[in-house]
Amino acid sequence: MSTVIITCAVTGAIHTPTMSDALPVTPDQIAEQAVAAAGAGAAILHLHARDPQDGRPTPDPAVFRAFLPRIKQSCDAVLNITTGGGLDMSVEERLAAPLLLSPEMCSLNMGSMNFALHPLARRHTVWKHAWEEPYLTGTRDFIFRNTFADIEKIHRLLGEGHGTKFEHECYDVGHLYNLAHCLDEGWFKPPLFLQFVFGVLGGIGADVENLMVMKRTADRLFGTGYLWSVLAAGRHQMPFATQAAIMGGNVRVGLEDSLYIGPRQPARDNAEQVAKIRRIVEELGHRVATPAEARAMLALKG
Ligand code: KMH
Ligand code: ZN
Repeated sequence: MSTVIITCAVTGAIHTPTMSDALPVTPDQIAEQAVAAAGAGAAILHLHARDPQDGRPTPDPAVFRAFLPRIKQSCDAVLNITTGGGLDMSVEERLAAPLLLSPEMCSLNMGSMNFALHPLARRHTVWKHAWEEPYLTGTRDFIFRNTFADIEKIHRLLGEGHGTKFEHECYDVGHLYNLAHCLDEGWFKPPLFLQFVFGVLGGIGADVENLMVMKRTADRLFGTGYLWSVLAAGRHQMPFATQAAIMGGNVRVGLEDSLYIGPRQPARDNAEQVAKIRRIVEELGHRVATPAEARAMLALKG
């Protein structure tokens, strides 16, 4: 039996309001769904902010401030703020809120890459807000920038500067080698927390063989010095999280990664996805980590 950390990624910056009415957009909605997800079993909440008027991803620290204290007051979950931000934000913009808010955890994306939604997820011909058009039509060609210099900057400012621990998001095997290089440079210390990401258009595909390759490669590079978790985009979310739990890993769900609860079945909210993976994890004979256990497992600053 193992103790499994459930992360819930509450809203993200890739899905748009037109794609789902369930996607939380305003600070009220983000706080409410985050607290409910923690109540359902998420020990870590991975958080982005959105413009309350039109749902566009925003790096504005004032918007983060409108929901983070409310989440903190209402639950004990670990707050993990994105440094990935949104696809058209500069690294400086992406760092603004984390540097002001000094969270226990932040995401850290381990390489630059193409980044797009699969065409099936963006087949909308009308949209609620003009900003959604390039997302829904695929007419913008996004490069998700995460150079070694960017990674070093995030390590120095947030890791060294604030004692923030990272969710190292690895979208391909090469990102594991990037992380190994960063370790050689002395930027990060075990226990590392790796988030293997599958099924983003631009990253490694959602094939179970690829999960084995990611896991074996990480074993080779990081030995016993790491914990791992899995997220998979869209319809691959639950099957991959289940496979990770079977293999002794941790899991991430949430509307950032998938808007569905089952085949062709839209999710009601984030808590519904957390409750489902919790049931699966417990049926497999594992326990779900409390926030305190997650803090101890990841050696967070607390
Ligand atoms: N939407 C995920 C695939 C971040 O916030 O740093 C990537 C993500 C990036 O979670
Ligand atoms: Zn994110």
